Amino acid sequence: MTSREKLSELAQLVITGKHLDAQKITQELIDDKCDPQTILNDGLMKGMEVVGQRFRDNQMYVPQVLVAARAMKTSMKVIEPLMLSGEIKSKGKVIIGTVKGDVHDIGKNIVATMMQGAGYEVIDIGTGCDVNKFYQEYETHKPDLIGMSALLTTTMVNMKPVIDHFKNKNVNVPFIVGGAPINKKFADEIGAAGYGRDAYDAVKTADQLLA
Ligand code: B1M
Repeated sequence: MTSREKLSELAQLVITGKHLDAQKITQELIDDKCDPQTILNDGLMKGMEVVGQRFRDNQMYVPQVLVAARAMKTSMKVIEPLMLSGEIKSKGKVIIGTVKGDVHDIGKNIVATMMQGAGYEVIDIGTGCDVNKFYQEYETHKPDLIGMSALLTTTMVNMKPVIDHFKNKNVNVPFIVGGAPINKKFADEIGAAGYGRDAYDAVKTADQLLA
């Protein structure tokens, strides 16, 4: 099988949730010297895109989505060390979390990994983070930047109260926001310093904000 064929096979394995096979083929791709970013974009995320469409069209249900997510996560574990490799001096400290009411963490984890790979010290505070959680973690770690992720139109509204809380406390730390329902206009409206369309964009935005 060529690397291209293996990448489409990997996408299929994510869709069908075969995590052990997905892990195996991911390792094979790495052994074939396939770039981890290509494995992520053209294999894992391609599969997840289809899962999302089928989920929306009621052709897939929560348990199937969860096994697909597990396949993605298991394969991510294989490529993560490569994305993080290289001795890079820390460019700054970043806290990242998914907002209150939202359990989606796959995209947030990818952003966290890419930021680590790009040289940031990343503190992942998990999912369902409310105003107090973000503020407590800020006080503990004093980061240079805070990242918030939201995947639901019903939870994206939980971003502004966090930013407002920091403003009310006169804390001037920049926020980057992202996630499927978020766009630049929304980010501007809620007073975020930056918006990341995807993980790569999030890193670029962080670089610009902290330059
Ligand atoms: Co959910 N879900 N889900 N789900 N789920 C979506 C988001 C949905 C679009 C599916 C659909 O209808 N097509 C839909 C939202 C509709 C809407 O609000 N407009 C939806 C729904 C409705 C729900 C439930 C309400 C379903 C239900 O129970 N009836 C429920 C809500 C639970 C809750 O949070 N309270 C729910 C539950 C779940 C699962 C638990 C089953 C599972 C999550 C597992 C997990 O994350 N551990 C799940 C999944 C997997 C999905 C889909 C299929 C995939 C999401 C994903 O991981 N994508 C999703 C459909 C879709 O998006 N295609 C869907 C891959 C990931 C790499 O992309 O997260 O977009 P993404 O991250 C990208 C960018 O957005 C960006 O960079 C990432 C990498 O490029 N990004 C940032 C993300 N965060 C960023 C932060 C940044 C910068 C960039 O700066 C800090």
